[in-house]
Amino acid sequence: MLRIITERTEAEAELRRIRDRTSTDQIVHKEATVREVLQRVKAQGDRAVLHYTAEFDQQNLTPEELRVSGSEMDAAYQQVSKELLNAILLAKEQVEAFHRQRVPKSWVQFKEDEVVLGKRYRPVDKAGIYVPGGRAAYPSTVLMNAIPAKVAGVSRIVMVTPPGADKAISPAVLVAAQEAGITEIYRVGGAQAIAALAFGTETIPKVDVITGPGNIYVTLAKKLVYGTVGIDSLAGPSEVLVIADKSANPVHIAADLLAQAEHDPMASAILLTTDSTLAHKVQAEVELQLVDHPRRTLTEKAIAHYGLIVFVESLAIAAELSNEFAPEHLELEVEDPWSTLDLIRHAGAIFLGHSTPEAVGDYLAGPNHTLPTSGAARYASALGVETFMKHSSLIQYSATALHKVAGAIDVLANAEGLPSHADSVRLRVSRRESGQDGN
Ligand code: HSO
Ligand code: ZN
Repeated sequence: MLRIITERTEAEAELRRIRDRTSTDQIVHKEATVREVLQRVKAQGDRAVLHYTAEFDQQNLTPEELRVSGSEMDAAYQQVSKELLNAILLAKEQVEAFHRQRVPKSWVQFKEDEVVLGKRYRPVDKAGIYVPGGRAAYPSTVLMNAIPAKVAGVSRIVMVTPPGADKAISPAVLVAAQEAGITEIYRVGGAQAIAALAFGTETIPKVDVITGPGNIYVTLAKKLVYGTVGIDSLAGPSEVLVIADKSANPVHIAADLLAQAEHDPMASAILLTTDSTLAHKVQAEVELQLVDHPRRTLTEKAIAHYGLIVFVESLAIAAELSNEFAPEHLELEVEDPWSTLDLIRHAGAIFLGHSTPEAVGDYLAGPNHTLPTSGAARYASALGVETFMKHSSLIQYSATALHKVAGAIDVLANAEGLPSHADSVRLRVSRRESGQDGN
């Protein structure tokens, strides 16, 4: 049952506990296993990948079976319904349209004093996308990771995903991948997949950036290989925080909270409301909707451990608590969502008004559903095209422009005790002064 808290200090403490739910001691323990996996894959390549796939996924693959074959990819289309294919196509179209508008633009600035400055964006050469298997094999996640990489112009995008029973990969995942333009898919998951992408093996290429959600082993592995490769973020279990006033519909809010809880036993669903009647109605409605929920056991776990209703005196207090939590998803189920928005400083994605459940954004509105969790929205943002790009600074000085700043550079270089820095400028300037300037 969702607890209702009315006391502010207690609410603050509970919200902190929920926000920080992934930084526990068990995790430190798992790090040792992950380090071992990383080292072994780095040293032994495919052999270690196959060893861990047998050990952790109970699938015995040959090296040839690591890559998903063309015929398996084709066959996937026969295994998904026409409706699912059409829904994937609609989602693809809208996600792609949104991300196309978000391509960072290179720029150059010609300044009066013969100085040119700028930034030039280019994609990484190779990207690796991790797609979880089992309970969380989501075609939507394939689209949300692959499309920004495509739009960024990454020339080689590879996907890794753990093999299920009989070595199979979810047909919906295979179809979504192909619709997003990915044809290079490897049957490997867990920390061993991240290791393979970070270091490369005989079969799996080393990439420049790894993105995508995963379980705790995947997340720890991403953290440990950061530096060898780039990563998107360390996405933890999903969260929703709903701010609601009396205009909200309790049946809808209950469904929204459960929509988050059903993802993972560690998912979190929080309601902050100014209406105590609504608080009690949502509490009862959640119980009702759970009665014949197909994922009842895991959903109930999430609700019991990381679910919460807080009664607050005002929307301003709700916003304060929400900013402290910095939720991955924030729903503003209030009469005037745009004025409440003014009070919000940190959230991965914000859903405004009564007709915008988070599921719209999870699937097809267009913005990315890979978002910062566990309070990371304080400093991080959604995965995007820029995750797969980097920029180079551009600087050009004319001889005249260099002359103007030579003195200041000389002083700075001497202050730092770096004589060749000073020389590199002085020699150009004095050549010019003595009439030997070749430019
Ligand atoms: N709410 C999840 C994304 C998702 N929902 C995928 C359904 N499928 C994390 O943002
Ligand atoms: Zn979701």
